[in-house]
Amino acid sequence: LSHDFHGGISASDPMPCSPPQTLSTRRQLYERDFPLYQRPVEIGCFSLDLERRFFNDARQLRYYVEPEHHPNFNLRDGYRDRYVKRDDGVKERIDHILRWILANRSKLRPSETAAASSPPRVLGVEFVTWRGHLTKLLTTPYETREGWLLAVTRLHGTLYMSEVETEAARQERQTRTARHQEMMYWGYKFEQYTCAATAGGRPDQGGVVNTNEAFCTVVRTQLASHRLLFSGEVDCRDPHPSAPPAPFCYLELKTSAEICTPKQRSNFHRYKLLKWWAQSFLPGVPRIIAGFRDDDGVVVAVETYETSKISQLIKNEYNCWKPTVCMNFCSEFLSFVKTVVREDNPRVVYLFSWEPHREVSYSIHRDTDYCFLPDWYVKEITS
Ligand code: 0WD
Ligand code: CA
Repeated sequence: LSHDFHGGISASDPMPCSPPQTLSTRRQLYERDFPLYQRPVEIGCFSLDLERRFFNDARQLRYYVEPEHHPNFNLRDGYRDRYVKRDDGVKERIDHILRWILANRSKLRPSETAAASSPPRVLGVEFVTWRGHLTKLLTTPYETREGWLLAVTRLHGTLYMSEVETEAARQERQTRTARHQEMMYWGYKFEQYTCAATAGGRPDQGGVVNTNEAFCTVVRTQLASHRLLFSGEVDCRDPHPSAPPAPFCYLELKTSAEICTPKQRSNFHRYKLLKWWAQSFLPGVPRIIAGFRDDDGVVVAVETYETSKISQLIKNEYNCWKPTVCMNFCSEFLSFVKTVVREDNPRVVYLFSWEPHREVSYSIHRDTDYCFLPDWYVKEITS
């Protein structure tokens, strides 16, 4: 590392050295043994209904229905007349996770001994965030196009992390072509073709696709020395009664352009499988079902990828991504955050920012629009 950074400083040190100002994202720095990553444990789940209302239960969980050998899925069907799109201008930040925490506080209280030995942490975890934010961290050493902004606030010893949309991402979102907007629908339509509302039920191919609806798992795990609580949206589960318990019964659904050339195959391995692997590895989702579609949105093949075998699959690619680099970088980033974010104050945000070919840096913001812990949460968790 360019700076002497070992993550040994804690917020409670009486005379801490000044923390490092930046963190390198160079791959070579993270090529070492795979860090500890504890088997993720599902500690709860929640659902968002068709009006995006929160429920502390699994009512939105869907069940996988295996497609026929030659399915006839037209992903364009219903785009004009049976599509209710979530308003992506509404920033929910980590509010749903906070709602889940308040509804499940009793499960989260640290043991008396743990509370006595270290600064009192209300939750018994050090980080609270979305799985999607961690996915971005995992893929950072290999990302060459899109930067990110992560807001972090320390409250009662727990570090809350919530993404902030970059200016480039906002531009991209507001200037999408009609074609791109339609293609964003295709993934949700594939879910509708392959999921049922009940175990043993049939998909409702003629129904409305409403992207407000979601089922999210909440998992607890540990990366190196970091105790994490995160939530991720889950597409469906294995309907079989003998399927393993959550999160190992969950399935991730994806669509991707059909692969016709060696170049396309290589790009798929190098870029797309990295993102797919990182996203599903984090919560312990064991299988990814991919629908390959042509340019007209017709699914031409359906393949299953086992998350644990993806890194083997890509080993023949020249200079390809490595899971250990992803996990070690994420772990070092979390150590960096722990040393930097010292003030325990819901009105202070440490904004970590990264652009491709740069180092991670941060700035500090007091009483600004970056604040993301709502008053209802701070009040309730403090009482
Ligand atoms: O507003 C934001 N910037 C974010 C909102 C950033 C990250 C997440 N979220 C919300 C989403 O609305 C969703 O309810 O969090 C939930 C999902 O969290 P996650 O599981 O941590 O996110 P991620 O792993 O990035 O995405 C999982 C799925 C996606 O599946 P695919 O197969 O496309 O990766 O969640 C959906 C999507 O189906 N999803 C979203 N849906 C609507 N708006 C969004 C979004 N911004 N992000 C992910
Ligand atoms: Ca998906």
